[in-house]
Amino acid sequence: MTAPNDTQALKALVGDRVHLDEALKAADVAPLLMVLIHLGGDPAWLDRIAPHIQGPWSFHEHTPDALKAELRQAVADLLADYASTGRQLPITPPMHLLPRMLDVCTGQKVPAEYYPMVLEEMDLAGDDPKTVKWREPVARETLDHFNVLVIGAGFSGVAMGIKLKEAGIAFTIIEKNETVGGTWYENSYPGCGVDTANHFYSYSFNNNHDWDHFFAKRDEIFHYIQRNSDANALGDQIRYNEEVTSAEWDDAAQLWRVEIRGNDGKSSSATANVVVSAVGQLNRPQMPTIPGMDDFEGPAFHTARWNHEADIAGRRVGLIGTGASGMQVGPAIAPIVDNLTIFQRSPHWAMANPLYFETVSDDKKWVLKNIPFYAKWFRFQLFWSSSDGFHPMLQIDPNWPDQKRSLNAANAKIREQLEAHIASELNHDPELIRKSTPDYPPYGKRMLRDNHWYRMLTRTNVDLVTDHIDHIEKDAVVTKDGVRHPVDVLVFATGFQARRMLSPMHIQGRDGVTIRASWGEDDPRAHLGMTMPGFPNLFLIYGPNTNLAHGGSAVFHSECQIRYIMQAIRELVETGATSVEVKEKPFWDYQERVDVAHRGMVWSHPGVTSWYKNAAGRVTQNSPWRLVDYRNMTEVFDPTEYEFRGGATGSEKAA
Ligand code: N01
Repeated sequence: MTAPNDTQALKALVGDRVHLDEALKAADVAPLLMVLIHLGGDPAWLDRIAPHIQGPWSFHEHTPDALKAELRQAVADLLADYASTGRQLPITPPMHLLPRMLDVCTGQKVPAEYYPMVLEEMDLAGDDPKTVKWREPVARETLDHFNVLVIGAGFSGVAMGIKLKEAGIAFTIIEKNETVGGTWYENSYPGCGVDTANHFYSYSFNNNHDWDHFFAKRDEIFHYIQRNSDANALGDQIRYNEEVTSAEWDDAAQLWRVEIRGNDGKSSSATANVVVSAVGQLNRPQMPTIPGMDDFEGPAFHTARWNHEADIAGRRVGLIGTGASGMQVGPAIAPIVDNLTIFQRSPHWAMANPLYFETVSDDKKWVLKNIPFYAKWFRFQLFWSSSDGFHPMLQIDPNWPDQKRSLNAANAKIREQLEAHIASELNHDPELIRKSTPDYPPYGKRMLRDNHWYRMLTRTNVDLVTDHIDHIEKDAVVTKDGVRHPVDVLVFATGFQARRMLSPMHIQGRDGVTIRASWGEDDPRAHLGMTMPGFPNLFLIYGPNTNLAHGGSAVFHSECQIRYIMQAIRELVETGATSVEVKEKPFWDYQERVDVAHRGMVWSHPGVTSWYKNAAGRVTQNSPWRLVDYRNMTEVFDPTEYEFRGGATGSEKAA
């Protein structure tokens, strides 16, 4: 973005008016209107364009062409005026207009409780308001005796590294892969991509104006993470091809003792004052146990371990699983395989979005890069379109009569729209519609993006099998009805061992308590998803009950967690305390609040099975909160919820 005080850049921008006028045609109306109000402050424009914006996506806007042209001209004229007068661009929009601006920009009512979060997320000044700054100067010597070990260099681990580096804190990231990226490195299956718009699904402190797609594929996202790591020279602090096998808290020494195994088999040890796990929830593939699996003679692999050596072109491929991964693989490989047999245990809901397939034009990239504040408003628009708006739809209305199929009036409405979409995409084929329509309410499992999945099902070389699998033979999958489905290659899109969080690491806290003893096989719990009693100086990013399943971006949640963790670290460093550990009461109070909130939500619906809940039916993975709630809960680290040891404010643990 042209910097607010860069008059030269602004002059250059408006100097080529022909180009500016042409490029502005690529701008979306809502963010461009926001630029005009932000810089010009004329509310009349809001009234003129508001009736034409009916929702937060660009395709919800139907402004007449003549009015659009007028808007573009007004923006260009205003920029020219700023350039000629040398006035500095205002960083903040006229605050008295902000409420109306947000409403018009999204075509919806944005409640006042969102304003702080929205301004923070837009980062208008470009100085990352989530950055945690020292409250008082910290001696180099103090920092020299403090170090953090981060496990994992995925989206979250890299961001954690960036923030630690900015604070001048020594850290090491242990990464089991040969490079950064985590899930975006490991998953390289055909069609792999994101289904949250990238101008929002990216760091708020480093917007990327060069996304080629609104919904990028794996390579683009992986390279974005890699670029962030490189730009911050994290490479020196990352130990690649090494894996943390064990971390034990040494209470006498007040530090973590960490065991690390290299891919070459060599082991080493490290100590750290603080350990931050950034391994996420979806890094260990879940292979099913199906009788005869080992007898299969062809290539067989999990989507997260795609075998690029296996030639699938012209072969008969069996795809087991139809979640987010399966739904992306299918349409990507159907055109090249001889036959694709899809084994579906239960159908998933999938929603269409016209932007899903669109590329970002060069002119649009230019606008994002050059028109002051345009990218910020565009990000806000996407942020709103894919976040809390859906939350009410996931709440069970106890008086709703049709509980099995939907939860409330809004949820029923969405169901209607989704059913209409499915029917139309499947050419109204009754058999395919029956097989593809979930019997549980929308959002019960993750809402997927329809990437032409349904159209793919109508292909003559695709079979959708809904009878359950009985066993596998050397060259076929046999279903319970006795039908033998010959296949040459088997793809398992069967998800991840999400509930067995932090597995297979051995993590032992104070008094010899291990994570597995504490959580059991599948009941992970953490205060605000980040801290556990008995595990001092251990923080989790993307931990229990932090998965976003109603909308939003996992990156947003990670940034909230990183801010909180950085404040906890600041508390340690500034006070000289040696450990910080959440108290039992706030921890258990939070668990209660989470469970109560979940009771009224779709994931607890008895008709829904998913990786979101454990064997006992407790939702362990998802956050029940709106983004604004979680952001507010984690904005300020509350030291009264924690026990500190050592240092100026630390109190010795009660015996
Ligand atoms: O895994 P899943 P995923 N026999 O657990 C089926 C993220 N993600 O890798 O529904 C037969 O959702 C299982 O059936 P059922 C995202 O958070 C994001 O697809 O349990 N089938 C289901 O169909 C997502 O939620 C993106 O009845 C078996 C499938 O396998 C998470 O990763 C892309 C079976 C597993 O679905 C996980 O998604 C990819 C068996 N024995 C992933 N066992 C995007 O952003 C399991 N199944 C786009």
